[in-house]
Amino acid sequence: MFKLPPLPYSFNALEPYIDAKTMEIHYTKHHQGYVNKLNDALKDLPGYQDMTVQDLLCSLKDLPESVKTAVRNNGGGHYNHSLFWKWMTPEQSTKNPTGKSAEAIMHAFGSMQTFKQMFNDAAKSVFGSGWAWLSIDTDGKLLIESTSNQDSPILKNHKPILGLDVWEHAYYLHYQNRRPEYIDAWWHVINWQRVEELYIA
Ligand code: MN3
Repeated sequence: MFKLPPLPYSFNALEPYIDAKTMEIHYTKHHQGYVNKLNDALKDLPGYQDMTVQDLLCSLKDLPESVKTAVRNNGGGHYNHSLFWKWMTPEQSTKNPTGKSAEAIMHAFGSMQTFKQMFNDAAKSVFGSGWAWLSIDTDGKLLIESTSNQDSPILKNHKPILGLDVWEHAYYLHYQNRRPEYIDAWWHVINWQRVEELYIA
């Protein structure tokens, strides 16, 4: 059965950018909720319980019709949040783009500033609930994209190397309706070492 992965830092570690209460509820209620509902959806299908959540999402079209939507939403939620916690860090040493991923970003978008602007535009313009992503497409090129709900870039065979949750539950307690402020704050806690690891993997 699927389990909540450990959070790599304490709930208050990302303050003042992400507040402790938001982190606690986001992790213990929202992410746990996706895990619970995914397990519940698969409880009568033992053949699927040993698959990774990534494999489940990549084989969505082959799943029984009765669980497709639940796996897409809750499996997607579990997958996306498992990545998301590791894209943030309180460590200062990982706070700047580094290595091959930084070079690739410069090459694809011209400058870090342009990349940041484009990513922020994608994050701000998600209508309703969703995510903004920096992904590697099937040709190995970097692209910025957004998805609705808990859809992951892996549904399109893209590999996400950075992602931002812009569901209201990710920021509303502290930022209320000010999504752009939350997006700006998040840039202070990005774990660029993790981005680099995923890029070169
Ligand atoms: Mn979330």
